[in-house]
Amino acid sequence: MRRIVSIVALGLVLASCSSNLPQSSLNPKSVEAQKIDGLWILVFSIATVIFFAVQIALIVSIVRWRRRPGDDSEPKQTHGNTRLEIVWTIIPAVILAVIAVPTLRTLFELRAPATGDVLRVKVTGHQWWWEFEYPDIVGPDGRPLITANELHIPAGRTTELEMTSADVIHSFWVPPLAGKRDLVPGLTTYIKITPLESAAGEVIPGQCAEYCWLGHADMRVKVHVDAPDDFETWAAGQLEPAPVPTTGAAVGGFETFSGVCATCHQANVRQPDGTVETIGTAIGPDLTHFASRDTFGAGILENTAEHLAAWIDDPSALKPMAPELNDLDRGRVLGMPDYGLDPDQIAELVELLESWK
Ligand code: HEC
Ligand SMILES: [Cu+2]
Repeated sequence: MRRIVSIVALGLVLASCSSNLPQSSLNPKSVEAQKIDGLWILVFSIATVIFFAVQIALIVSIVRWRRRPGDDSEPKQTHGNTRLEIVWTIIPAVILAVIAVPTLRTLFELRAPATGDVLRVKVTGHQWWWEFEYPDIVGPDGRPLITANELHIPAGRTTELEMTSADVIHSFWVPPLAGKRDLVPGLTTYIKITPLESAAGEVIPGQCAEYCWLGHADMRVKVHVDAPDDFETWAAGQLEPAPVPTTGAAVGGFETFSGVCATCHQANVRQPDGTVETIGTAIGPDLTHFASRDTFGAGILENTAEHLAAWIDDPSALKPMAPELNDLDRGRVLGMPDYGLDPDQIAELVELLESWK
């Protein structure tokens, strides 16, 4: 009895955690997640009724027909009961048929291509970070909006993610916003998200849900659901080139950036003479507006000067990666290497990147 009480108590304690679970699918914040949640509630309700019906029947049978002291007679032996068997075949078949209708309807609705005023975002999964490109949001130089790890989408409007992978299979999963869908190399998969207007202003966490080796557990994603005006403001800011510094420590930082970091990172910059150019290679996250992100390293580190300095000093100490296996000629990148920069160079780089808002 004491054991039963403690198990029930443990169950209640665990259940009480559910009030603040940012990655719970039971707290839907998009039209699509609401559909999934509605389906879950329907199936769970039916299952609950069945569970209690079966348990009550079981307990009643055990108590009522238990062997009593002094009663050694053999119970009546029953073999087959056609009517009962037909009933207990038909009832589950009917229940499954009832569940199948809304299930299939929801599946087809979620799979249907988005229509109307849709925002398209191309998502590329990398070991171990996310690349986001907005092909329809283009700057005057024709360059689309590109960012990493923090996705911004407008509330009340459908965003369709067109997803693929640069290396192995990843899976995009932000439970309050959408179901889970794989990112497969060589294939494009789609997922729709129409955030509720009430979700505007929220930052919703998710993560890669397909084991992709060392950094998998640290491949997080943050979705900023912006009010439409805030989204426009954010997008306009992201299309602005980052200024090439002309004074202060950042000047040296830009030199190191161009010489070392640009091997893997891109930035769209405006030179002092006003010319705009994109420097670097888009192997790692785009750093044009690095300082506009709350976090980095795919959601694992708060974006502060201290964290950034520590990251540039020894990236693998903060996130499991395998840069020793990088093979840039073959396009293989498994992490950011430690370039052994001295503290001054690091401070200059921090100055530069934290000024790129
Ligand atoms: C060999 C390629 C390579 C080079 C060179 C490189 N990085 Fe990186 N960097 C990466 C990769 C890959 C990531 C993504 C790591 C992850 O989160 O899994 C990254 C991530 C970052 C991030 C975090 C970005 C974000 O938003 O999450 C910063 C900041 C950064 N690098 C700065 C630098 C600086 C500064 C230099 C120059 C000293 C540099 N990197 C050189 C490959 C490189
Ligand atoms: Cu992954």
